Amino acid sequence: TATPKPLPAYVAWKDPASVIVHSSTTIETKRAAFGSGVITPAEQLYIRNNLPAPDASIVADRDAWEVAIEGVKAPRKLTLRELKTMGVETTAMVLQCSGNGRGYFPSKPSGTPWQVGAAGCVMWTGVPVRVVAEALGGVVPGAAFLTGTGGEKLPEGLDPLSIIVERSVPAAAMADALLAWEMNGVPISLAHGGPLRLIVPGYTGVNNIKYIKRLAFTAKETDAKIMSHGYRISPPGGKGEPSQPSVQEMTVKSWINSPAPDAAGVRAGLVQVQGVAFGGLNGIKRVEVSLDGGKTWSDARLTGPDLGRYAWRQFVLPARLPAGSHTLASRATDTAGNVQPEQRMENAGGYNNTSWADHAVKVTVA
Ligand code: MSS
Repeated sequence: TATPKPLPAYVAWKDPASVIVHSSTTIETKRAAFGSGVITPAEQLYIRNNLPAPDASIVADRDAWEVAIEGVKAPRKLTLRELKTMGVETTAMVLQCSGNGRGYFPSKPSGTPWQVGAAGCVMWTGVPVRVVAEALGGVVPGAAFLTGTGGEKLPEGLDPLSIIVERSVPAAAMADALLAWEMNGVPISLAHGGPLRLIVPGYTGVNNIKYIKRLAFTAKETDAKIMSHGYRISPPGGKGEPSQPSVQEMTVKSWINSPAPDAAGVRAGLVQVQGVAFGGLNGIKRVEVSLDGGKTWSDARLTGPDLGRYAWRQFVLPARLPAGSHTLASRATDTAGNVQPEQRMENAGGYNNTSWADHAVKVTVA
């Protein structure tokens, strides 16, 4: 087996035993590392950067960081120091890369072959975007989108629109969106978007803009390539086009973390089958677990605190497993009655994989 890649310097503080380093900008949490607490510790949380992370000097004086607020009656720049005086809210949210589960697509789409670990449940603290908009006189008429721009320095000599991390979400998403400065109770690390990050609960990772330098209420979606052609649901073999659906809202999904696939030392007898379930914009109503690859299902019990509809729920099904091989699967239902599908939705980018069959776990019990 290949020697694991070392952690890059900007995330040297992550727990090397908990993560898989795919590249310097793509780091996955190991399935076996997800514990039974609701919140994912920063040391274990995945990393995905479309551009290299900015220089650490941007977190030297956090309160001096500026974000331009546009598309309001009184547009202006606000410092983080000012934002902190305007309001505060804390939201637990599943942060999940759009491509989480891509590794299960047999078509092997280009991009990181994430299994389950490009996701975590984290606490964000910041000022609600709607409070900021109101303080600046309200949103201008006709603004249909909320557009966030990442603060990376762009390489020279290239068309900025071809590389800038700038995404638009429907303006309605501002109801619960935050401009956040803390993650899990501490200032957001550079790696996860400090000093200031746009948090859009229920939307996939890419819509949560790190080191945000501009937040604009706009009539149209941005023309940035990451929006117009990237993160689109394209037919298998096809290319991303602005006419195709954009990867935005997450939908109901769950998976089993314990026992982990091919876990060693699972003994015949009582086993606590545990995992996580979330509904994207909705909370979780029910999780079922199958011990026979999806032929029959039993209701699991939701465990631990309910941190709101954007957080994931932990679940458990105590089961007696005889010696032999077993295929364990989980299937979640959200509060709106949507049931996690058996099959993935095929698409060229390998996005939004919520298939319970793909996420089933094979274990050998001795
Ligand atoms: N932001 C910015 N500014 N930049 C970049 O690159 N990326 C994305 C987000 N945001 C970016 C941003 C992605 S893509 C993701 S997932 C996320 O982020 C991640 O996060 P973390 O913290 O984990 O790293 Mo896929 O859909």
